[in-house]
Amino acid sequence: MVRGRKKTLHRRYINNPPTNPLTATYGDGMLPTLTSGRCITATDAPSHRRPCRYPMNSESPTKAGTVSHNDMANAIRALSMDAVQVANSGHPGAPMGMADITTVLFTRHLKFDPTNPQWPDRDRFVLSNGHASMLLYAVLYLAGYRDMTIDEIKNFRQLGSRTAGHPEYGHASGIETTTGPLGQGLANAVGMALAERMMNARFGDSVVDHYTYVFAGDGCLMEGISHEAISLAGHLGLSKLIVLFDDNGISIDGDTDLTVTDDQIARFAASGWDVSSADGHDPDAIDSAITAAKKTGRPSLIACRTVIGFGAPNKQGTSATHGAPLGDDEISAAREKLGWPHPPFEIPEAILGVWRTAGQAGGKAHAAWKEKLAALEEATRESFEAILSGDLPANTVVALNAHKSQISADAPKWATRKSSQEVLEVLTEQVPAMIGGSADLTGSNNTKTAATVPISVDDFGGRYIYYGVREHAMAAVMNGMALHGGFMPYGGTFLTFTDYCRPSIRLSALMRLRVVYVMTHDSIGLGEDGPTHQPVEHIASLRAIPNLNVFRPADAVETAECWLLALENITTPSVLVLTRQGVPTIRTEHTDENLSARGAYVIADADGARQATILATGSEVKIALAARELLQADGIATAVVTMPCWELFDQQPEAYRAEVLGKAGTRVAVEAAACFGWARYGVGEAKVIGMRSFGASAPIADLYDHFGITPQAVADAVRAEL
Ligand SMILES: Cc1ncc(C[n+]2csc(CCOP(=O)(O)OP(=O)(O)O)c2C)c(N)n1
Repeated sequence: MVRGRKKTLHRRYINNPPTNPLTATYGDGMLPTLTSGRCITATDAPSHRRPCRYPMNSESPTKAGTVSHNDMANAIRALSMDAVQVANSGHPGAPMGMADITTVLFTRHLKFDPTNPQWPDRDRFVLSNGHASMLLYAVLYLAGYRDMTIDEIKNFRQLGSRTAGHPEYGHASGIETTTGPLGQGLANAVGMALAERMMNARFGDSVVDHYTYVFAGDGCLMEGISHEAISLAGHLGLSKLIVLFDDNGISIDGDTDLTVTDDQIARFAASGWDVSSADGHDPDAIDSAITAAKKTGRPSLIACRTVIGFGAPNKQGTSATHGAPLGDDEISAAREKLGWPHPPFEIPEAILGVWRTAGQAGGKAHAAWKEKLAALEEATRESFEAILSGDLPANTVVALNAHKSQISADAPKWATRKSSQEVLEVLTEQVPAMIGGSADLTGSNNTKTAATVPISVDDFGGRYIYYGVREHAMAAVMNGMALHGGFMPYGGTFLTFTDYCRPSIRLSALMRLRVVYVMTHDSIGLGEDGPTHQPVEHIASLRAIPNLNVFRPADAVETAECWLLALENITTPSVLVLTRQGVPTIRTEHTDENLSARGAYVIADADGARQATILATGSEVKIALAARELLQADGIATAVVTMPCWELFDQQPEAYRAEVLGKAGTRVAVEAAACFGWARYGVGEAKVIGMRSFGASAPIADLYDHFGITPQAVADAVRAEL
């Protein structure tokens, strides 16, 4: 029944939209100077025909009173269809369909200052349906972001341009997050809205009070990650999160009736959201819906009924506009229908002037915010600035070294997950920006510390997030928190479930974010839970992601060192791969030097001229050391190299790498994981003592014997080569 109703709605809507800006006439009865920064519309005309009134400064090139909402929205449409046409690739449909919503949001609601794009209290705007990238580029250009020139728009999708196919974080200011994998932006936005509440709880309304707006399409809402993100946002009551759903009933394969019958409004409502719907081409309806959404005290969904490709007379409302250039003929027809006679990439001065004036409106709010910041008590202001700097407090390394020294003296036999908790106790005490969490495995991941009190819907002052069984959202939310600024998120689950958050881990790496993944139960060493829980291929597959540091420490000292490295690497996310089972402390001689920083080092040198080198990571370093004993007893001079982080080792000078790996003799490797990848260190498949199948359910000792990951097997592999 719902299915039928939805279909009828869209068909009817496409043929006869409730308000049709395409037939509107503009330019009559305009109102001149304004006093407020928001568009004011006359009340006696259909909303789409009404002129916008903006504060015009005296230099404004705008001829006051000649620019309408439609002119402004059509500027987005024209730039989008023309840029896609020139690039001969891209997605014109969503930008044309969402142009009205964008215009209302950016001119009436969004708090932003193009001249200070990093202003911490700006509203965040996330284009989760990132294929609509031209919409973002167009509005950034129109609003006056300096990075986004008309030449960038003309170079859409070309090598080296800021205007990549999908919005890439760091390419241009105003792009708050990389989007493209559908649903990720929505989940990032949950992290941003959460970070806002957490910063607000610490520093108050006067300096932290902003909204996070998200555009999301059918695709984002079909993705599984959307469920986790929506559910978490509803549970936490993230009141400053507003999602504008591009409810156009179209995706790539055609009408969404082909694939989905969800009642999205009921779905969000069921997760505790405030919900409403609006005609996505009626500026006043959109405006009213956003105004109402701001007041609800809950996250809000506004389902905006739109027509994809709005303005393309023969193709609008169809998937033909989704991801292909409209073609010259259709673009000409669209120009006529939209009443946009201007050549490609030319925005009439008057229209651009009104857009730029809208862009300047945030300057005042920004200036007022600076005054509020200055008025904060000095200590509060300093801690606000310190937390936003992203720097580690000065005492962090000193405290960590004291911890290392103590471990070396005590030589505990801790699982490295336990070692991680112990070092986290030290770090979270020192670093207030650290925010912990786990996907319902807190007691297993050992991620919670005394300093990290849980947050709740009633109190965002804490530092620990119970993410629930939502690994994917946890990772994307951590990305959002890191992007927001102010926090250093870390979160845990079992290593085998990195697969459940891999797309977001990949984006942490792509966006160069400091996010730390605490992945415990790292091998068959977890024992009886069996092969579903025993990671095999995961370490290799994580090592394959560029700009991701995969740390597998051998003992409590290396674990402490790896944690510090994870926090110090501000442009590289880290995965900490940690054992469930106890391992001995190997580093019993203290040094302040962070030996793990070079990625690998000789932990036991050969007794005599080196004949063999055993490479190992994590819990298998102790197996390598035991194998060395066997070999040395036979007079085979053997060195053991611990390799807590391949990626850092690969960055070392050639001479260091050669020295560590050993220039002479044979080389074998031992790691209770897939053998894939060791060839880069000159260790052929046959010389890797590792896993060649899935694991099995049994006690740990039986498993190591069963799969042949033993000192004897390592020693035999060395002997076979000599
Ligand atoms: C995770 C993911 N899967 C698939 C795609 C490929 N893709 C891009 S857009 C799209 C359809 C999205 O439909 P909708 O959100 O309705 O966008 P619209 O057609 O309204 O522009 C798909 C499948 C993607 N970008 N990300």
